[in-house]
Parts: sequence; C-alpha cells; structure tokens
Amino acid sequence: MITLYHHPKTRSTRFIFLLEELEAPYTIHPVTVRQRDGGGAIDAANPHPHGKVPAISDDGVVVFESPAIALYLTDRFPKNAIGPLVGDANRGPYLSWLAYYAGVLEPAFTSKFMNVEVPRGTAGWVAVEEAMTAIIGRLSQGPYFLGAKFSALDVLYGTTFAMFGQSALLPKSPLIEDYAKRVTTRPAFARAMAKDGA
Ligand SMILES: N[C@@H](CCC(=O)N[C@@H](CS)C(=O)NCC(=O)O)C(=O)O
Repeated sequence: MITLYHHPKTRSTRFIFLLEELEAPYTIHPVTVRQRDGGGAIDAANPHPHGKVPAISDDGVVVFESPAIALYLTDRFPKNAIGPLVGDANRGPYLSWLAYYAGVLEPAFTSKFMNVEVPRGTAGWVAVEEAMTAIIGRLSQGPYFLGAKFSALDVLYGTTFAMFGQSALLPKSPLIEDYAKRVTTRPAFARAMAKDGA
C-alpha cells in the first residue's frame, strides 16, 4: 500500500492523478508545509528531508522528489503501462525527460520567476524559451511525450503547463495549450481533483 504525503494544490496533487492512472492502492496522508507567506510549517510526519511534498512510503520504503516518485510508481505498478520498463525502446527517452523535468525545466522556470539570467555555459539548465523549444519539438511528434502512449511524463509536464498556461512564465504556444488540455481532461485527472482536498 502506497501512502502519499500530500498538501492540496501543490506538486503532490499530480501524484494523486498518477496513482489514479495506475489504479494503484494508496492512501493520502495530509501534511502541512511551509508557505510562501511565512505561514505553515514542516509536518513531523512527512518523511521528505525538507518537509516538502510529494513524498511517498511504500510499506515503509520512502521515495521523494517528483521524477523519482514517478519512476518508482510506474515500475511498481506496470499494469496500465504508464511508464516504459527496462528493455522498452522508450525507456531511455522516459528517463531522460524525467531527469530533464527536475534538472532543466524547473530551474528554468525558477530563474525566470526570479528574473535571473541563466549563466551561459555554466548553469546546468537553460532559459525557459530554449527549454520550451526543445519540448515543443518533442511534442510536435505527440500527442504525448513518448508519442502515441500516455506516460508519467505527461502527468508532470502536462499539469505544469496547465498551471502556468496563463502566466508570463510560459511562452504562449497553441501546441502546449492543446497538450495541457489533452492531459487534464483525462478521467483520472478529474478523480484526482475530487480527492485533492483543496
Ligand atoms: N523538488 C521537489 C519540490 C517539491 C516542492 O517544492 N514542493 C512544494 C509544494 S509545491 C513544497 O513542499 N513546499 C514547501 C517547502 O518548500 O517547504 C519535487 O519536485 O518533488
């Protein structure tokens, strides 16, 4: 049984979505987190090393950080083939774009949000505009990140684009808007929203 350490309307919400796609057995353990306004607090029950969400426990085995949780869960619950397994030709792209999400795209968004220019040739990431060009190139062969097959990549990227769609952080792109809609109109997303607890 998976326990998801969760706070409504955060990065853990999309793991309810993923668990619903996987049809995995899970329970939600609501936790408090530190808020941007100085409120909130780390919850002692949350096993994430910085009290962030998401984190999961699989009968005592703790996994934290979104791409690691995504990979762990799709390997652990392969029934609905939401992530390619070892030996599948899509495994390499799957791992690459999972790592890219945390190592390139999120830092790119943070740099833009903080109005910090990405240091050319030294930072491990690139500006949002450059990252989105690569992602749009990938998705133009879609409809999903791995082509015809929906995967946990779409849970991470699709929900992120749906969230930032109207903000200045994300360059306007009809392709990205259609993609975000495709992901967030899935029945599992609606079930997740109903369980988010917001
Ligand atoms: N790198 C982490 C980031 C997790 C994260 O920052 N989550 C936010 C909620 S969206 C949080 O827990 N914030 C509370 C805090 O920073 O203490 C991941 O992708 O899993």
